[in-house]
Amino acid sequence: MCPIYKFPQINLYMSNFCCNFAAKLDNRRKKKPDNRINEEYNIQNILNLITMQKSPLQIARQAYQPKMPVALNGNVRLVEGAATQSVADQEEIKKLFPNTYGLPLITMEPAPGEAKSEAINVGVILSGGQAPGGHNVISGLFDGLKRLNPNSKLYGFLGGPSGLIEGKYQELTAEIIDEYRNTGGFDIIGSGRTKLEETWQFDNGIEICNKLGIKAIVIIGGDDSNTNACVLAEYYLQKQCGIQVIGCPKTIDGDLKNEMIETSFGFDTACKTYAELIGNIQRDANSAKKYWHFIRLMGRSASHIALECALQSQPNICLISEEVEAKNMTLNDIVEQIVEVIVDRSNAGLNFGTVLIPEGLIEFIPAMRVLIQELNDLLAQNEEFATLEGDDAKREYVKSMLTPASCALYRSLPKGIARQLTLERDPHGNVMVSLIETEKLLIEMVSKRLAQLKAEGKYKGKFSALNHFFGYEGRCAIPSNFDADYCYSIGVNASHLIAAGKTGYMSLVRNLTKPAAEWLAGGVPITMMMNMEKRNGKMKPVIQKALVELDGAPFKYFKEHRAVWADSKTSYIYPGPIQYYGPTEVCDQPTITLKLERGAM
Ligand code: FBP
Repeated sequence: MCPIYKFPQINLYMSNFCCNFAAKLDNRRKKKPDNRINEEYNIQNILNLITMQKSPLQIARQAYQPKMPVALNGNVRLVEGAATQSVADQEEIKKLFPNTYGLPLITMEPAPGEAKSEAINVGVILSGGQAPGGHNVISGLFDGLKRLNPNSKLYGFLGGPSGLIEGKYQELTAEIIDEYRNTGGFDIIGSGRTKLEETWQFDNGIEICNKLGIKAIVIIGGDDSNTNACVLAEYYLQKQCGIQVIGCPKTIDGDLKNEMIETSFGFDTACKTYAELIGNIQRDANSAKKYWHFIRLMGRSASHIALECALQSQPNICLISEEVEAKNMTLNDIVEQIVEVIVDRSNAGLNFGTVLIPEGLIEFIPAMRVLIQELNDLLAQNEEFATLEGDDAKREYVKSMLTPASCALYRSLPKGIARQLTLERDPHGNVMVSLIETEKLLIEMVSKRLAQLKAEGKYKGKFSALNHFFGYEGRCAIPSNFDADYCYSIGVNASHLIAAGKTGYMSLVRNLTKPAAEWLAGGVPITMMMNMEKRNGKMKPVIQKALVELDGAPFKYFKEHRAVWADSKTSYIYPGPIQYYGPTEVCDQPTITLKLERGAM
């Protein structure tokens, strides 16, 4: 059946739509005020639904029913534990969050009877980079709210936190939700990186929530967005405006985890997607036997993605930024480390291999970090720099402003990389590491060093390298069963936290190395995960970011095995694509990182 017939209301809508569309576009061109934005977004969304053609897998996934913890299947009882405290800086955090500090941990337990609540209107926001499973958090939230009371409504704020501030929203109906079940991406309502941190923004939020009768906001985001969720919760409690705020742990980077949050959603799918590609490349390398592949992997500062991909695919080399920093390594040290493996393999007749490079590597090389910090300070709101025309003028300006040591390092870099270091900063003032082509930098430096060794008669091999960057292709993949189940459970669980009147909590689902039915659900006070850190020169309360722990089980396992993986014997693993159907040991496995961390392997 043609998808359009499934939506009779769309047919009706279409006739009006066709007449009005040209006028609406015209208005947009004339930059009329944005008061039609919600209507137009509806139109765009409905158009998307109509024009969406689907692969057989998309159709099959739409019908997939995510697995859930037993406790969330029916009515629940919230059991409160002891009062909590923040991981550090207790006095400061308590002072900043007088209303949300010290809240108890919550566990959901099955309860007799039917799950019921008053009708509640809820607003949901997707914040930051895409992560597979975001749509399932929203569908779980929607189903949870409707099951508690069919008259409850879910509104999506459009384009990230700015949707709340600017009052851009769309009601999410069953038809819309059904189209997005178990799909990747954040396109249901869009995402954005606007920071929610100023009181005028919070007050705008109150206005739109009052207009729509919204009693709770769910923020699906990473560490910064969840920190902001807590600031918002605290502000709304102080104002006694009756709006609750609940956070959900999202990011492919895997750096939002701690004693309570076992993993952020999206990490599982992204790593499995990259690991498949790395495995395919390794198979090609092992077949053609002529290329070294330098593969940079997304993940921002932390090296969790690179490490997990290494555990899944066993490459010849995987750099771990946190180790580079701990060993105070220079760029040249890293090059030497790679060259050593290349020469050894070449001596065994193997002029091919794979090198995994975490996206944030460059920031963890101590001297580079100093250079980047100087550039961050120099470029922050620097109007003079912005007016300079041409790369050469910008390069000369930067050189004239840096300290001698940083200037020398800057000059030693290939021009292209040096330019990438001065590109626009993100809203937090940080360099956008996803734009820095470290893999090309390393290829160039390794190549030069090998040429030197060849001239000295110490290397006889042939070095031919290819560069890759795996980032965006993993961020919106169809969520693995793990992420589909985990996210849906997070969403349903959030609906129970809301119904119980909770605020300042993150929706918590744990025990993730066990089958989904045995997962535990609850809530963790966001203040419990906070400490004070310097941001933009000021001490701020933030959720601690989790970097790779060098004494943690995943890194230790990697360290024990990497010499063998680098060795002349080829130890590659070819993980293959994510499997959605089939035996549970193929389809429902969590990441190796999670299993090692939880002592489950
Ligand atoms: P979040 O931290 O918002 O989850 O973003 C993850 C991420 O994919 C990083 O791994 C990457 O460095 C960054 O987003 C890229 O940002 P952008 O989407 O703005 O290019």
